[in-house]
Amino acid sequence: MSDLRITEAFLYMDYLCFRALCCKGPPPARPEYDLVCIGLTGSGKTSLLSKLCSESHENVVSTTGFSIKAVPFQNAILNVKELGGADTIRKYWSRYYQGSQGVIFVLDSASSEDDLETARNELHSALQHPQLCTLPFLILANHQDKPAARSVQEIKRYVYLFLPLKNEEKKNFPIDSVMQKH
Ligand SMILES: Nc1nc2c(ncn2[C@@H]2O[C@H](COP(=O)(O)OP(=O)(O)OP(=O)(O)O)[C@@H](O)[C@H]2O)c(=O)[nH]1
Ligand SMILES: [Mg+2]
Repeated sequence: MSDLRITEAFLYMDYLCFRALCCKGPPPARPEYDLVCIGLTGSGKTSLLSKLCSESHENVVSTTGFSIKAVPFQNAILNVKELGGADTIRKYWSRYYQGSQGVIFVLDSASSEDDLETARNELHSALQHPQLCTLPFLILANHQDKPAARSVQEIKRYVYLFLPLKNEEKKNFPIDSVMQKH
């Protein structure tokens, strides 16, 4: 084959590659869902969302107001709105519930009895709020790596106590830990 024919053949291959790349079209759109993430200050909401977004979760600072992250999963994108958990912000939580399609509640499993009680009261209020009461809830018992952490079973018993739900409904509220126990 002459040099000219070889050059032409390569040019044609380049053209085919270009077409293959350019005409492939965009990947299918993933459905998006809007979630709200709540829990007392320090429970680990920002750390969890940073981890899910593969961002550094070192040196996180307390959320003043709210912050939104798009968390990508293979089949869906979750737009998670984290509401800061400080005492001064919690009273405004309900103003940000509208439009939510699911709820993540983060608990510090190693917190004091008083803080756990406060967290449970906030959780029960959220579960009964008209804009959240019909939505799927995920309750995460975080800080499991700490020696003082209560087990997921203990947290489950405590959280479900006084919860005005029938037994079969409780199955819809899975509790798990973000960080593994070492
Ligand atoms: N040991 C341990 N520390 C954690 C864990 N999750 C979060 N932390 C730490 O707890 C502190 C508070 O975490 P944040 O993610 O800021 O908590 P937050 O719930 O977003 O707090 P606010 O934004 O104030 O409502 C940070 O120093 C984190 O590194 C965990 O599972 N184990
Ligand atoms: Mg935060």
